[in-house]
Amino acid sequence: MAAAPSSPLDNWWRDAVIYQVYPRSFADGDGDGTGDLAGVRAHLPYLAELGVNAVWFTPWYLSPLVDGGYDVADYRTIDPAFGTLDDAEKLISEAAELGIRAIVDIVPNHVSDQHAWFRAALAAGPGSPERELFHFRPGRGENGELPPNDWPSQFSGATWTRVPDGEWYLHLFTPEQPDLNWAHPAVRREHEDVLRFWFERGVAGVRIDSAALLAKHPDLPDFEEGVDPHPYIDQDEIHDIYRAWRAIADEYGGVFVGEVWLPDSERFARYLRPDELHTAFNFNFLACPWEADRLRGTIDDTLAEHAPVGAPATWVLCNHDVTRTVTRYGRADSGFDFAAKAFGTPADLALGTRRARAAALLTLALPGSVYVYQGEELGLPEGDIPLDRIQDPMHFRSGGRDPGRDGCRIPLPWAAEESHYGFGPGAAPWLPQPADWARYAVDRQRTDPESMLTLYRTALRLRRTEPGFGDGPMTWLPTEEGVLAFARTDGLLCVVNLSGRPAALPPHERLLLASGSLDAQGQLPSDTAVWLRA
Ligand code: TEU
Repeated sequence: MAAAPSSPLDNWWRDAVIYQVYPRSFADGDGDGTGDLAGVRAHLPYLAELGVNAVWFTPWYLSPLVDGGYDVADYRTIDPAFGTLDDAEKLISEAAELGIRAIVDIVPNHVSDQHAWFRAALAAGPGSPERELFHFRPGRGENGELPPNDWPSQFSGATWTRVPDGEWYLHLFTPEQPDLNWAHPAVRREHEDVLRFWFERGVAGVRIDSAALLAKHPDLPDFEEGVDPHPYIDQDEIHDIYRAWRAIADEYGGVFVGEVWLPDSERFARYLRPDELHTAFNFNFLACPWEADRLRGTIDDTLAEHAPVGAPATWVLCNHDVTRTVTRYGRADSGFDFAAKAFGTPADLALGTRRARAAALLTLALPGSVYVYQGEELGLPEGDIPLDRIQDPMHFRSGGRDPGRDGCRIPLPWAAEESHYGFGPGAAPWLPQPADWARYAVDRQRTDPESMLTLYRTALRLRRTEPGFGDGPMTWLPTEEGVLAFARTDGLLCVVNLSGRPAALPPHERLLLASGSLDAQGQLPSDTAVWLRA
């Protein structure tokens, strides 16, 4: 099936609401305890009813699942745990019939150690052309017993592993994820083919994993704290790769969203130049604590950094790597930082939920596109995983300090009264679901006017029908301290109270939606947001 040619004026991605599906944990169609594409297909009506414009699928390719599928053994095969290529094609076209576009996840920085290329490289030995596709080097020290350089990992622990013939290979993540050598033309060619493969199957977009890490300094020099440029983050050569990718995407009308973690806004914006990526995740916003001044500053910085390159901003509150929003916002430190993750951090979930509801209205009113991670619309908190059930390599590589990312990847609760909350018809889910999750189940929330799901559905419906939302200008309104208020076009106002006191609402004609009740004086309570028509 070839992708329908889309007109250059079809800018759906500039203000889309994109729902992130983590297939392993969305819904289990065949009853083996692992979510799959059959499960997603069965729940497409749910996504249509929720009102999202697109779905981003985290990797569904053949994989040993050492890093949840971010260790890809073959990009042209669906992992049998998830289904078949035929299932993926059906899913893409059935979603399209419901007006939902598909975005796949490409992981160009590394492959699985089970990928044919890496197996061939190991077999072929030192000096072989097969090894040139990766970063193989002799070790340092008298007998080559020391790693070739001192690069820090993205996952703590070592970045080099020694193979039996004495050479070492580079892996910024786990040893099962060897880094590709992007200076090699075959690596570029292969990924360009993979992009075509998926665009040919009708996907509308591609999420690019670890997008700032691909290019390495050719000498692989030691890392020196504070010395620019960093030897493997944001090397200038990377932009050439994305220019070539953009030309391919343009042939199909496809779009990119880059996973670019870069605090420097000028460097970040380079990825969004008109001949590179269309969008990138806004991690500064995701990491920002629930504080009015800091949020406002982040919003202003975001809009300012996107403006010169003409790219729309994205607004992200959580994903499959970070602590779930209601838990994070219920903590004393409501920002997000991988390095600060610890077991047993207390969280007030009622407070976090109130704030997450307000944050939903804030993000959905801002100019640009919005990502919703599965379960965010249910208000799921981060789950505690018993130590002996943890699977995430980030936990093990931290020496057990970091609880890892499984707590935000727990299989979804669909039906309060069914076994495994309706996640699947058979075996227990691959990660245990908390005992008190019936309250979050979709079937309980669907008919509850106060539920998080109802709030999301209502907000998404309004966002679709109100042309003032989405792409376009916004203007801050003067407010009391700790209150964020801004106007969009068409008289739409969004007010969020992050102060400790009730706040007066600006003059308005109608209240369109509120994340919680107003008080008896008609004022906006703390941690509550409203959409108004002025
Ligand atoms: O995440 C990238 C990633 O983990 C780093 O960007 C890291 O989070 C950051 O630099 C802070 O250290 C992606 C995927 O989202 C994640 O699930 C994968 O595990 C990872 O890549 C490896 O493919």
